[in-house]
Amino acid sequence: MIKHALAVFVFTVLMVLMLFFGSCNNMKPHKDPLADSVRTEFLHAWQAYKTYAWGQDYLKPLSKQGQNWYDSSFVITPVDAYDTMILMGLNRQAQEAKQLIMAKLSFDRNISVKVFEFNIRLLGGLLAAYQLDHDKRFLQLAEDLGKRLLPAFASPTGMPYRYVNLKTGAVSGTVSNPAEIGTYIVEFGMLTHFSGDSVYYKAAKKAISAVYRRRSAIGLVGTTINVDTGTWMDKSSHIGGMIDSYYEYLLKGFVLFKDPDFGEMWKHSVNAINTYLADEYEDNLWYGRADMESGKLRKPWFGALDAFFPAVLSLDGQMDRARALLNSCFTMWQLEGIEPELINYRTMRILSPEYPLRPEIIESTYYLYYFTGNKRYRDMGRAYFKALKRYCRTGSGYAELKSVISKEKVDRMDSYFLAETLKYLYLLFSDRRKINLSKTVFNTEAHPMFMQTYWKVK
Ligand code: DMJ
Repeated sequence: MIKHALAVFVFTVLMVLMLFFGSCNNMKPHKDPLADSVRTEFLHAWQAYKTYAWGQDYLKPLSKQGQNWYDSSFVITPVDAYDTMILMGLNRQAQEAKQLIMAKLSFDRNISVKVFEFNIRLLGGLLAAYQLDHDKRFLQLAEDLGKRLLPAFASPTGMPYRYVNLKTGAVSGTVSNPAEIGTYIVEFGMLTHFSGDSVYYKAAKKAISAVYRRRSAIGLVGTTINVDTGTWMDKSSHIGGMIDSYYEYLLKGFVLFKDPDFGEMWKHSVNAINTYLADEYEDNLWYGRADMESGKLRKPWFGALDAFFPAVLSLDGQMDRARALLNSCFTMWQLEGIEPELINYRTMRILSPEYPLRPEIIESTYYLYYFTGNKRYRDMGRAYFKALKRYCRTGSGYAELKSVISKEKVDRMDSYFLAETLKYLYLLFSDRRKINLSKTVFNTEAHPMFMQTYWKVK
């Protein structure tokens, strides 16, 4: 009898201890040593940029030289990489990058630039740098760029043209897409917050709302639209490239600014996406390509850019879908040991074989790990990291792949590799408390925006 009571007592104590330590573990997931290895790889890539491409927009790791997007440099890699350095505690490197940015970066140039890219990489990067470092010069650069991007929004519909000349304000690029039209509210909203000028918030909100207003009767949007007339040019609807971050910013506009209009637009949009684009095929969840008017699925295509969606779903609390879709993404990654750009998910045939060092699947894995603490996601992260080192690492930085089948490399390391790919990988292996996702919103280039206050802008 006493023996039995003792056994029950010991068992109960053991269970309580297991539960206690189990939940502590869940609350305080430890840093994995791989975080430091990712940091080392970041340093490897940065050192190569420094040696071969210093002051230019990006590194060409095979020919060991730098390249600019236009005639002269906007130091895109240092601006994109700066906040990753701060998050990784690479303060010396951050100082080097900052000195370069302050010495070289000027927007007073007679160059016609891509509005979307300058917003997500440069404006986003400068605003994050300002919030982390508090040096007013970052904000001055951000405001100067913001002012120079504004003429792009002066179309009859309020949807921005694709290009704007930074000096003259001349615009071009009439046929655009939801992503390039609707990916501004995070950066422009923060700029309004810091500058006190509501013009940015209003322009960004008008642009994204103009796309939303032109959704079809069943709530879907297409791939390309004329910003002068508001006429859809390509009515294929999906969550991939050219549409992706339009949806992301509907949700993030709501999360960051608590503007109910964004909440409404997101809710209606995600319902339409889940109704018409979600495709359960052989027990796996995918999102395909449909006609925006009929909702009929036309192409069972899914790719590396679509892989941002589990992150957005999890941010919205749609965990079952997020988990299921990320599992599918991981299957896509495993087809050739590293992720192809586009597949047919019914035949599992690769349609576009390149891997341009994309971050989206890693971003989603980080979000799922953040919200669930499930070690499965760190295991996925280990697979990504191993493949990146095995197939993309060179003696001078990292190279994109022309084909995930042949593993042939391309002579380019895009700036988002340092802004996003390695940042999300680092965060996945770091202590989960490093970033508090209920107080931080990442822009679509992984530049963190910190919510200090809520405010209303009408
Ligand atoms: C990044 O520049 C951004 O994430 C953008 O939203 C689309 N994808 C590229 C990287 O793949």
